[in-house]
Amino acid sequence: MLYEKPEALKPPRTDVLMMTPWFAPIVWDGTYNIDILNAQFHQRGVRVGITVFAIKKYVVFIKTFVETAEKFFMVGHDVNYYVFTDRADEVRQYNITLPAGRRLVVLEVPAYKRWQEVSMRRMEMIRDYSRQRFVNEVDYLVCVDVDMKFTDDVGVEILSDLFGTLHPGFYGAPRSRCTYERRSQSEAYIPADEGDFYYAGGYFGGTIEEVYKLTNFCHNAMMADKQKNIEAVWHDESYLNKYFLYHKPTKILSPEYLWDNGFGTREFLKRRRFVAVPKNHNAIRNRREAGAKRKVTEKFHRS
Ligand code: 5GW
Ligand code: MN
Repeated sequence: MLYEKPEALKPPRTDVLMMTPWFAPIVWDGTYNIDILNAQFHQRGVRVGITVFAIKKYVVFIKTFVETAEKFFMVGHDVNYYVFTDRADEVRQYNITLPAGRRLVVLEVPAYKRWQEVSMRRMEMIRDYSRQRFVNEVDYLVCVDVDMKFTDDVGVEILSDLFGTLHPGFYGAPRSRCTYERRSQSEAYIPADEGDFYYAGGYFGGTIEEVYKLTNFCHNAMMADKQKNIEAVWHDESYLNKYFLYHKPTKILSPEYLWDNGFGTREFLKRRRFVAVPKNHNAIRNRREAGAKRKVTEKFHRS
């Protein structure tokens, strides 16, 4: 294989942080050679699982999600889509035909009433299926939101033992502006003088073993908080941030991997690989639930 020699005195990017202080790469366009990585992962015959939840009305996002993933996600590698849903018939109706090596698996799960719980219970379900099923079928898991579409390549450059993603609303934020859980009674509590990055709840992954440990921690912390009648400010995302603070990710994805076009464009952002599909909040969420969440999006857009 022929490629340009890496140069010890010529960093490929100088406008962004490419490495954390614990030597985890931060993945940006221009910092890796996908041909080298593809050869390495092919040799190992890597199998990748991608989990999404399509509960209640969110089932409408599945078609675009899978169709765009077929164009851009792990092209040339074995992929299992794991779709957790309470509306299995509707998911099966899309009748997506996939090429050899790629499968769509529908997993029937209950629909929790509160949206906060729909979001938080993802941790428990991923944990349980990791132990029962994923461990036998795939090497890595990628756990993402479903209200998204792929618009550029997402390949094996993201894979590592344990990875998280910089939240597109907070990549440059100081600790004081990161929306960690600040109440010391909560299991998700992060003191004011701690925290590395603000990680997004909607994109994490790693080996089955590491994802099991992460989801098990987050679920147990949520249950402990529930006993104490407390729920962390940003739900599963708060517990995920707590986990990553004390179990540092071995790789971090830049906001190229999780963007919202509502944030506009940025000079450092060379590619937009996975972007939020705009939601009509009143149609997709029931009216009573819509208010609380909508405020958040507006807050992110102001920041
Ligand atoms: C419904 C109302 C409010 C918030 C979330 C939901 C909801 C989320 C739902 O009814 N069904 C569902 O499957 N979800 C899952 O949780 C989706 O996979 C969704 O991508 C994920 C996180 O919720 P989002 O995407 O609405 O959260 P934000 O912060 O990206 O807007
Ligand atoms: Mn989302």
